[in-house]
Amino acid sequence: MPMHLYSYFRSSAAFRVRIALELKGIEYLIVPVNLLAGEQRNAAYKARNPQGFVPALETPEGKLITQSGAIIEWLEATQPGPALLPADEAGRARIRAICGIVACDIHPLNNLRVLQYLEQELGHDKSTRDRWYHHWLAEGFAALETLLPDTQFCAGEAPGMAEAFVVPQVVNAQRLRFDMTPFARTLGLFERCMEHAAFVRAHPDSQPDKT
Ligand SMILES: N[C@@H](CCC(=O)N[C@@H](CS)C(=O)NCC(=O)O)C(=O)O
Repeated sequence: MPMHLYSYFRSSAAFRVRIALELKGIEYLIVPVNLLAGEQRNAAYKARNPQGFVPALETPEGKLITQSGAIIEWLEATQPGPALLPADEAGRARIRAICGIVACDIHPLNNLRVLQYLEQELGHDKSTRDRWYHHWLAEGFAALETLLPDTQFCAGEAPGMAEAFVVPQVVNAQRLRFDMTPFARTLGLFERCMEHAAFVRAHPDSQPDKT
């Protein structure tokens, strides 16, 4: 039985895991969870992931793993295929710092439930919501620019875990009409990644649940 990934086409956290699976060449099945329809809050899904988030990965042995970073670290530790992290500890820490900027400093401020809370609970309009979104993106991408190296990819010649975090955040930013041109290193890295089949296959536009 292949791995099952509980995913939503537009979820950038699920996109991270799709990239890691694709880079490692692992066979997997997408189980769509429609976030806009609230399926992440259904009892059946919450029995799998009580937090009510995608992604969640179900392994062939029936283990469930949640949180994109934990899933990708698990894939790296247990599955064959190209390494997603460098071999040396200092290099691994550098890559995890890049991932941390996306996963801890940008994404939690801008994910669906936060934007819905701003609009639906606090009564802000769409333009205020977009100002909020763009403000935290600008801060986060500015920090990212200082960490991206001059090499082709963050850990050298091939994309890996850092790119699995950065690319979905850029796709998300572009969808919300954020101007990426001041962030040339990030944009260059994004464009190089999108030349890889793994990133194209993992992209929201290639997903079976895309609407
Ligand atoms: N830290 C989590 C974040 C997961 C997350 O925020 N997922 C979003 C989609 S990108 C979600 O499921 N949101 C559901 C909701 O807001 O109701 C991870 O890295 O997996």
